[in-house]
Amino acid sequence: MKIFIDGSYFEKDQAVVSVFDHGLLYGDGVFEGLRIYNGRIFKLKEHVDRLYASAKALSLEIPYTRDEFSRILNDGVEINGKSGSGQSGYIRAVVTRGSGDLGLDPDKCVRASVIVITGDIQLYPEELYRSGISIASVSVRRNSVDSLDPRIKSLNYLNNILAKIEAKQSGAAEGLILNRDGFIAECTADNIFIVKDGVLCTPLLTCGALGGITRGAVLEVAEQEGISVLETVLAQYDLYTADECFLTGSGAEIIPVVTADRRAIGDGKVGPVTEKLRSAFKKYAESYGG
Ligand code: PXG
Repeated sequence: MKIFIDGSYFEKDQAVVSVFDHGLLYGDGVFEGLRIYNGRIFKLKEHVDRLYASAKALSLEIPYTRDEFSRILNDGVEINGKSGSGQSGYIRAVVTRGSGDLGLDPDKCVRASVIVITGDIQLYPEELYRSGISIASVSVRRNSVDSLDPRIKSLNYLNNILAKIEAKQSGAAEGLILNRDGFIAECTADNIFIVKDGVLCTPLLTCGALGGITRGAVLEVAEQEGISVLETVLAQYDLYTADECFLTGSGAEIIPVVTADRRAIGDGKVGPVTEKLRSAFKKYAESYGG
């Protein structure tokens, strides 16, 4: 595995960053997780745009143009032997504030650091994609726009990590995160969808959901498949009374959910709309041309 750090490639055990990097000291930085399907980066432009928007929101200057950054990501795919047809993989792109001193002043950091890891990811065992997972509501609330805007994909994921810990402690695979108003935002690294009476529903971004790239692709695919979609405000009630539920993310892709807070969703089995979208999404991703 060849890892890109600030213009050079390193083997895994040689790929190290400074202990003075503010990404480590303060979580000061941004990141993206991208998928490679059939040798190509899925929704590259959308990921790069989101990365630059997150960085802009933190006044973090990425030392490459968007085109240069896209080239670095594509080069990583090539160099790591993942550009052939039929190849799949996962990329983690990280931009940190860079090395500074022990104070938090970002102006002491001379240059942002860029790290690109091109490898693989399997968030859940294959059988769970067929049988579905359980989720549990957690007490941790989604960051609010007046503290740390949830649209920023920053290196500080502690609220999501606390949610994941809480969910696992209660025996569930994923945590359902509500916003300050008690409405559903999303899960710890995934967007949430429900199906009710044939309509595919997902929380509005204003409810605190990240504008997930997979979320966007699923909405596109659903429309192509003639499924009605609705971005709306959802409460736990809507989840408990839904016919189907699934989560989306670059890491998890589309993972069915069969129980929420120990209640069966619908008949407690993976539903037909979820199955249809999973197979349509797979085709869409494999044939995606950029
Ligand atoms: N919500 C949050 C809070 C996220 O961090 C998503 C939703 C899904 O977005 P995409 O664009 O991936 O469809 C994310 C994604 C992973 C992983 O390995 C993903 C994220 C963060 C950490 C790990 O899937 N972000």
